[in-house]
Amino acid sequence: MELASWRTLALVVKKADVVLEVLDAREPGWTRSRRLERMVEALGKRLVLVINKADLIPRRVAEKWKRIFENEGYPTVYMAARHHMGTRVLRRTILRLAESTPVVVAVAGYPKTGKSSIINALKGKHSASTSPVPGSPGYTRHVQLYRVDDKIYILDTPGVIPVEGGLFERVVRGRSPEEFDDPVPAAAVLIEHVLKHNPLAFLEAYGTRERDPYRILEHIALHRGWRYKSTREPLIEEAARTVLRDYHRAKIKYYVPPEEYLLQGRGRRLA
Ligand SMILES: Nc1nc2c(ncn2[C@@H]2O[C@H](COP(=O)(O)OP(=O)(O)O)[C@@H](O)[C@H]2O)c(=O)[nH]1
Ligand SMILES: [Mg+2]
Repeated sequence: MELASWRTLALVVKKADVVLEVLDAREPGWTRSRRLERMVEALGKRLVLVINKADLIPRRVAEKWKRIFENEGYPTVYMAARHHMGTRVLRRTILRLAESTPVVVAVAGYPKTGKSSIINALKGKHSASTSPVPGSPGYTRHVQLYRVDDKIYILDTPGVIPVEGGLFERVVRGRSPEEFDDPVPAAAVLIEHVLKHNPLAFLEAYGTRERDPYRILEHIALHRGWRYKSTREPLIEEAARTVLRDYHRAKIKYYVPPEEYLLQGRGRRLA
C-alpha cells in the first residue's frame, strides 16, 4: 500500500538527486503541488515536471504545457509511461540536470498520475534482469535502488503527495472512490468539468449521449444491471465509483486549453 504523508515524501526526496514530479496531462495545473516543489528546492534537489498520460491529449497541447512550465523555469517533459513513450527524452533530461553520475532519481506525484508506470518504464521491459544495487547504504528492504544504466539509478518507492483540496481537486488528484462519503457528487463534479472540455467524452467511454451527470450515472448503472434490490432503482453510487476509477485508468479523454491556466493565474491553481 502507498502511504501518503509529507514526512514519508520528504524521506524519499532526501534520498534523491533529481525528483520527477508526475502530472496528469489532462490536468497539469491541478496535479502540480507547490508544496512538493518548495520542498525539493529547499532540500537542494533538482526538479523535473513530467506530464504523463500524454497519449490522452493532442501533441500540440502537450508542447504548449511544456513551454509554459519551462518559462516558469522548470525542465519539463511529456510522456506516455504506459506505452513506454518518452523515456528516452526523460533520461536525457535527467542526465542534463545531473551534477555527477550515477544520479539517483525519485518519482513523486499525486496518486494515479503514473508514478509506478514511470518507474517501470525507466527500469525497462526486462525489469526482471535489473537488480537492486546491493549493499547501498541507507536503503532498507523497503526502499530499493534500481540501476537503470551506468548513469541513472532509480528509487523504486514512489513519493506520494497527500490528496488535499476541494471536491474537484480531490477527484483529479486521485483520491480513491472508496474514500468519498458519497461518490455521486464527486463523480458529478468531474462529469460536468469533462463535458465542458469534451462533449463526446462519455459517448466515447460509455456510449451515452446524455449530458446530465445523474442521467449519465443512471445510464451506466442500468447498462451494467446495477440496481437496488429493494426498489430496482439504478445504483448510481456504483456507477459513480466506476467513473472515478475509470478516470484515473485513463478511460476518459479531454484536455484543458493551457491558455486557461495562464489566464486564471498560476498562483490560484496551485496548492
Ligand atoms: N493512457 C495512459 N494511462 C497511463 C499512463 N501511465 C499510467 N497510466 C494508467 O494510469 C493508472 C495509474 O498508473 P500507476 O502507474 O499505477 O500510477 P501511480 O498510482 O502514480 O503509481 C493505471 O491504470 C495506468 O495504466 C499513460 O502514460 N497513459
Ligand atoms: Mg503506484
